[in-house]
Amino acid sequence: MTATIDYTERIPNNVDLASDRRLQRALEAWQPRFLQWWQDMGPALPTRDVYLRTAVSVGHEGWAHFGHVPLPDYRWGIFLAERDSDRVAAFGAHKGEPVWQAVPGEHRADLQRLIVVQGDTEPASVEQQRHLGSTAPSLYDLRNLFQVNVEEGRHLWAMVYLLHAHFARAGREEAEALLERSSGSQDAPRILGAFNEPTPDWLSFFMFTYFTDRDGKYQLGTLRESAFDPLSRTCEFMLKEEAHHMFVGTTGIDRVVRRTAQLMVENDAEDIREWGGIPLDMVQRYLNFHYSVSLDLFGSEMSTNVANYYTAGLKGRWREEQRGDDHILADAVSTVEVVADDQIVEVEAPALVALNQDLRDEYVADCRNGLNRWNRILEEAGIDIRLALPHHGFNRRVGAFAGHHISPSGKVIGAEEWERSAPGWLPTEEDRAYVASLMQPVLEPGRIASWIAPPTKGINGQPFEYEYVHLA
Ligand code: BYC
Ligand code: FE
Ligand code: FE
Repeated sequence: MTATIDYTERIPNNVDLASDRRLQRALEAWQPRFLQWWQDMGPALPTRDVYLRTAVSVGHEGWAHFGHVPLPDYRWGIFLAERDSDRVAAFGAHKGEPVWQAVPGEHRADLQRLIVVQGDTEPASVEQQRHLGSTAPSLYDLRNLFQVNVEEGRHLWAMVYLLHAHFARAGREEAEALLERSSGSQDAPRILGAFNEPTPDWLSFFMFTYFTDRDGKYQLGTLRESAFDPLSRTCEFMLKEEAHHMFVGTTGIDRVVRRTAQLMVENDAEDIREWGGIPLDMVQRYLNFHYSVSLDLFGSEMSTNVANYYTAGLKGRWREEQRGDDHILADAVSTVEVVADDQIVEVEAPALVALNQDLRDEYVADCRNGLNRWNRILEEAGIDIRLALPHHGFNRRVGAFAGHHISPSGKVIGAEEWERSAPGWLPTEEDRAYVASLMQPVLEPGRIASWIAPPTKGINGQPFEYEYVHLA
């Protein structure tokens, strides 16, 4: 294994695929199926080529190369971070033991399940974003969309490699199934809720890359801790790519807020629809939706699954090694929230079963950074309205709050009050129709749609006016 990636191979890789003919043949048989899926379910807008970043090395410096590439020719490959031969398990019952290069029999089913769930989200997001190209607000944004799409495609490759290399026939079958389920399908939907929601417009896309890709960051962060070393190294490298997806979401919402603020000030109005901007209350409702749907991705606050994953060494905590405890947690207690008698109350629970909440709390703290940024933009524009994260119990379908109605401020409310108030809290049909009406493509170099500010800088030192995408 070297840091450098071999691009002379049919499947670029740094795992010395050529030395395992059986595995190589199996993956080469999967490759045309992937390309067919990309054709059928990937970006629908015809393009000649796109200014893309391709990984050239997994090392710390200079890992990316930029150039115009026809999308179907993107070199999807298998890249694992470098192996640390001294690595030991950092947590759980196997703490201190050398990490595993092969799957232990007793953890086979659980590991396969985790890899399949992770793998399922990657193509799902590409499917959700399939039609966005035809309404891009600029060529710069179009390029970022496609960059995210090809990298999510590569993340699918990452999980398929693990399935093929370590789970024999069952793994190969799961790899097939990853191309058979599809986002929003009635018969064979994607596994997790958020990945069956449509992403019909660019405001949703930026919210998705801010809130939902960020769940990816945190889940990958826990799998990077795994004692199954190939999974750990795979996730380590995926996290590098993930940083760009966060950037797209963060700066995308920055630019929406900046444009909205500008139109509010120029016209001295809150409702800026007649000037083609997105009013702040609408931005807040989209935010409420995407945040709450993304919180569901953390599973239940009390989960025996997560306790088992942790003790078995399969899935750790965010930044496990920086935690100042015994990393076993057999006797540790924690508190989780439950809804009892129309009140949210804290109850004690074994720390192990509360680990989903532990991760969710890390995620929520990270989400606040975005809110602070966007509120600073409003403040600097002299506007007093502020965006806020709703309470984590708001609009939940999974966990302790599912089946209850919780207001954005965290009050347990009745069904009637919920019905009455929901149009102020979640995107309405009218909101969605208005946002859809703004989604007119602006695909001439250097131009930008009315509802969003231009970026402060281009990609890889190129100017905003650069021809990031050549349309077909
Ligand atoms: N929707 O004990 P529970 C990303 C199921 S995003 C539907 O509460 P657990 C990306 C659960 O599977 C990161 N079902 O939770 C982002 C279980 O079913 P079984 C994706 C759900 O198991 C953007 C049952 O309910 N990676 O990479 O502790 C673009 C009870 O579960 C949902 C991962 O998620 C839901 N929301 O935790 C592209 C990492 N939530 O087993 C990519 C791998 C729960 O009883 N997955 N269920 O049939 C996991 O670690 C865990 O499976 C979960 C759930 C965190 C998802
Ligand atoms: Fe991903
Ligand atoms: Fe992502």
